[in-house]
Formats: sequence, C-alpha cells, structure tokens
Amino acid sequence: MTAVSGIMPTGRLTLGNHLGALRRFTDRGGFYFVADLHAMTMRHVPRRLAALTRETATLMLAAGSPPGTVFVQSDVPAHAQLGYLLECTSYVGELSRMIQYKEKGRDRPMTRASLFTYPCLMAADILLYGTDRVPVGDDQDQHVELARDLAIRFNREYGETFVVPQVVKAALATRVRDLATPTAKMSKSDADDAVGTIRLLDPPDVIRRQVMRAVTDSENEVRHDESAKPGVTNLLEILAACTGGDPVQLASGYSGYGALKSDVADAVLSVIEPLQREYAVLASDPATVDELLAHGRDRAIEASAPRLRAAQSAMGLGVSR
Ligand code: AQP
Repeated sequence: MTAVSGIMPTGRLTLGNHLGALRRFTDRGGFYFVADLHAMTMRHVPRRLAALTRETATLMLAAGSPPGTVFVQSDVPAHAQLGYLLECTSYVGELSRMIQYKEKGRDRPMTRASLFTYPCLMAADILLYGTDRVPVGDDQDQHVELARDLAIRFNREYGETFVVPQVVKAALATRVRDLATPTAKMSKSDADDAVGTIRLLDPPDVIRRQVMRAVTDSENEVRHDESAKPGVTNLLEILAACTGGDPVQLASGYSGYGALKSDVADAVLSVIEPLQREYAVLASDPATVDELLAHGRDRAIEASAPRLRAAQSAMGLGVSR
C-alpha cells in the first residue's frame, strides 16, 4: 500500500495534527504533501498561505518523515492537471451531495467554485500514486468514496488507467479535542489566540499553561467517560497518545485533576520539545529545507507522470498523428 496524505496550511499546526498525522508519516514509499491548493478553497491571504506552507513543510520534515517523501502540492502540477481531468468526469449532482460543500458553501453567494470541485482534486491526490487502500477518518470517507467512483467511471469510459482504491477505516487515531471545548475537535484554523488549542511551535510555558487551564468538570473523579466527562477523557486520551499507555487504565492512577493535568503537560512537552528542537535546526538552514523539498517534489513528479500521461492520452488530449 502506498501511503498518500496531505495537510492543509490553513493554520499553525496543533498537537492534534501531530498525533493524528505528522508522527504517522513514516512510510519510506509514502507521499506526504502540504496541500496548499486545497487551502485556497476558502478566502485566503497569499502572504499567510506562503508562510504557513513553509512552516508546515518544515514541521513535516522535522517530525522525521523519510527522505524524499515530503513535498508541496502546487510544486507537482500533476495534481491540478489530473484534478481538472477528473472534474470532466464528475457530475454536478454528485458534487452537490458532498457534506463538506453543503456545510461550508452551498447557498452562499461568495463560495469559491474550488470548494465545489475540491473532491476532484482530492481524488487526483489519491489516484496519481496508484494507492490501493486509503485509510480514512469519518470526516473524509465520502470524498474517498467519490475518488473510488471516479476511478471506476474513468476506467470504464476511457480504458483501464487507475487503480481503484479500497476505502478502509483508519486504525484508531487519537482524536484530540479542544481543551476549552472538549466536545469539539482541536483545529489549526481556530483563532490564533484560542485558549483550547495547543500549537506545536508555541513556547513550552504557554503549552503547559494551556493544559493546566483545560476545562474539566465540577467533580474531582478521574474517569474515562466520553459523554459524561469529555474534558477529563480528552486529557486521558492525550496522555495515552503521548506515553503509549491505555487511556482507561491510566485513569486509575489519579485521584484528582491537578496531578493528571501536570502529567499531561509533561507528556505533551516530551513529544513537542524534541520536535521543536528539530524544527529550529531546519528553520535556521533554509537551503537544506529547499533541498529536501526539491527531493520530495522530484520524486512525486516522477512517480505521478506515467499515470497523468496515461489519463491524458486515454481522454484524447494532445495532438496525435
Ligand atoms: N484534533 C485532531 N486530532 C487528531 N488528528 C487530527 N488531524 C487534524 N486535527 C486532528 C489530522 O491532521 C491532518 C490534517 O488534515 P487537514 O489539513 O486536511 O485538515 P483537518 O483534518 O480539517 O485538520 P484541522 O487541523 O481541523 O484543519 P482545519 O482547521 O483547516 O480544518 C489529518 O490527517 C487529520 O486527520
């Protein structure tokens, strides 16, 4: 299975992005990209997008992704090129049914057309590299199903070109919740000063303070219970993800919230501080970052070119004799 995964540069990366994505980008044959094209489906500020793209790419490299696996999506034109071909095979009806479009854009006059066609670009991300199994969380499975439908349709109408990906449930990844609103996911596009978000590049004392201020409840009983105790459960999940323990068992080691929060802060920092050190080394050496990203770009261009060419030719593009 070829691993393909992207992160949108829509905000400064969070602990959730690291535990759920970055630290899993370990496959030597993988393709891990900063999804800058996807980040333009909503209103964006060019200078901020460029800065976040650089920061995100550097963090992906700092997290230890293997050499040649990290690149920036717009550096590999095949993504946009195949995305357009797939737009030409998809129907307005099926794109209108995508939940994300319905929630974020439908019936709003300033919705960008790219938000509507986003699933075609995502299908291109997947199909370009011939990946046969795509692990997905609940929020993306409709888009991956569409990628599968588009591959089947393309093969039927234009000839066998794409590997049809299987959609597989992602191995249980930690879902880090917001520390101030533990019923919601921690998201990088939350306001920069949101108190419930742990940013990977925030100073350690700020991160510790955020954890110590995490919302819990008025009892003082440490128990893993997602519906009755979302705040405490989130802290236990974070502790487990950072230390490798089991969140339910970890609960029995605590009799109060203070000690739990203090251990969570230590555990989070034991994961984030080495990452920050690696990041600092890379960020102080921009030429090396450029070189590593060029390596990733070249490998992705080489890997994706044959499938793009096959799709173009199958659809009748180019001048033939
Ligand atoms: N809270 C989270 N817990 C665990 N994993 C998370 N991921 C995101 N948030 C958490 C994982 O990080 C990757 C980022 O994917 P994305 O950039 O496509 O956007 P997303 O999934 O929508 O993540 P965000 O941080 O919430 O971004 P915004 O605010 O832009 O929507 C994915 O692998 C995701 O599972």
